[in-house]
Amino acid sequence: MKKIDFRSDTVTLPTPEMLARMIQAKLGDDVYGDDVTVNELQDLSASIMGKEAGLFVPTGTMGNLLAIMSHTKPGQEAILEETSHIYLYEVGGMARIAGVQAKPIKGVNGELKIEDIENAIRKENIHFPETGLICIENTHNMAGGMAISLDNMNEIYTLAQKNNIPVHLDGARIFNAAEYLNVDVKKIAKYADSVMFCFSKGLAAPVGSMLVGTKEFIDKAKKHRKMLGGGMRQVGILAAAGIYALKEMVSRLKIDHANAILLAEKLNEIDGISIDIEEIHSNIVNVDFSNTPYTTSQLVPKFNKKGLLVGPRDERVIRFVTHKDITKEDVIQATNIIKEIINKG
Ligand code: TLP
Repeated sequence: MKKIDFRSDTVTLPTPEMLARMIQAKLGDDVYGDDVTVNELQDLSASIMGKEAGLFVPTGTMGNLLAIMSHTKPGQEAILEETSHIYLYEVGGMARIAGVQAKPIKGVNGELKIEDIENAIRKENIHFPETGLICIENTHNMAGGMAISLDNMNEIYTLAQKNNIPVHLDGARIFNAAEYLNVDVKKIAKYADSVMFCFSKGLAAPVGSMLVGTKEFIDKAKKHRKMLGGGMRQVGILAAAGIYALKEMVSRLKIDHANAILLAEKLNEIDGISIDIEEIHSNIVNVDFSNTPYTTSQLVPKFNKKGLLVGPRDERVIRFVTHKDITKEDVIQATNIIKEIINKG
């Protein structure tokens, strides 16, 4: 039985061409700065994002943590959306390792309202910590992959600059945002001082993320990366996959987006399911099953038995993520399986 894996776009396998590039990569010890393939990927990433420098990191989680450590001082506070990945899913690293307290704010479809940020920025007061950073996320994972608008990012960045507060963008899926917003990725990155993005999500590389920003910021982040044990050696073997991902995999993201819309349209044919297609901006579809006869913990094992792997958010909602290893036919087959289970049990 073929498995159709909607759990995440992190589950993709490298293409044969990507693997071939990895095997052929020129290598060196990256802690000495000798790995030409890593250097090429860092330069390419910085230039694509319109920033001065880049730093290859093993994971998005480490990239975000390095950004927080490099922008702030321990004891400061970072403003972020209350369902952001940094706040919910990064094991509290910002508090434990960076020593930074979170100031979570409720967003609307992942967007932070400007007046809420204004209210959250700390004034000078002997009792208060300083606001050291604002973090945003685009596309926003928990908001079902919705893209944050450029207007919202612009407003936030302008306010942040006025208050001398740096902005970090968790752009794990920034290329999905660029595809939806129909802009060059630089147009998104320009509203943040630093950007983290992932090769290992929609772009299908097996490992790796990138942090970009000013040269001074990246030098700091590099030292922090060493401290966290992220100074890797002949890591060009992985960077080669990143170069391939940037050059060859970005343009196919529109297929994943079309498959996500197809999935939502087909699921809307099922009694009790109602997905607003306008809210499907990228490759994530959050499906609310609460008006069907089943909870998600009843549904997930039934789906699994039929080869359909999914990630439940809670008892009502299951997240479906489309990616390069899911075809249009897989989407149709998956929705047929779901229909049958909901209708017949
Ligand atoms: N997200 C993963 C899980 O951790 C939930 C997923 O399957 O979506 N920022 C965002 C917006 C992310 O979605 C993720 C991963 C990360 C950062 C962290 O990246 P990694 O997994 O490379 O540490």
